[in-house]
Amino acid sequence: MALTLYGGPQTRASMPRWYLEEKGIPYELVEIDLRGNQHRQPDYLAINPFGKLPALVDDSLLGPDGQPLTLFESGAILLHLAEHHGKEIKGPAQRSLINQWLLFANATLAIALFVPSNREREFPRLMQELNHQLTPGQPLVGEQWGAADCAVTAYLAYLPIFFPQEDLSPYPAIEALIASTQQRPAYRKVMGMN
Ligand SMILES: N[C@@H](CCC(=O)N[C@@H](CS)C(=O)NCC(=O)O)C(=O)O
Repeated sequence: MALTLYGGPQTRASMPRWYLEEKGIPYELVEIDLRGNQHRQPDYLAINPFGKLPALVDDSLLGPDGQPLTLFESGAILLHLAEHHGKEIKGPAQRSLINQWLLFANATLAIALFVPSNREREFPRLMQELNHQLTPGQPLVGEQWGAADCAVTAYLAYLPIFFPQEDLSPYPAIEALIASTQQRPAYRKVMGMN
């Protein structure tokens, strides 16, 4: 069984890579040079025709073409890893909840943070509710840190990096989560903090 993750530093590939590191799942990382336009070259477009990072090739499963399964979209990759490699999904309700948080992270939280017009409108409301939903030290779904935590926390942990002026003191659970995440060895490795 081999997993190959196509990624690069400071891209959304950090999310599935962090998951793989946390769970101790073996993988090979292939770095794609965005500045050198490597993601637009035929070799990479054969893996992700949209030319975006991340992508994952999992040779333990076959795709419809009979070749090793190839996936794009960080959320789909995380769900796949949780389901087939992370041993974290115990039943259909848990799977649906993990999917809910992955979609929330990528389709709602990311936009509220990084699209300026949405940020003004959405950010405080989402942060307030997230602060309420998060219990320090407890996973979002199930009994152990997992894909839902990975996706939601990866965005929250970008806050001090991209918006250092943002006062997070009204959101103590989020502040605590960011601080504890910055101490996790797997996160530090993936973010190049060691
Ligand atoms: N929704 C996608 C977004 C992928 C994406 O936009 N990746 C960026 C890097 S973070 C990328 O590949 N940008 C290069 C490009 O769009 O040309 C995901 O979550 O995987």
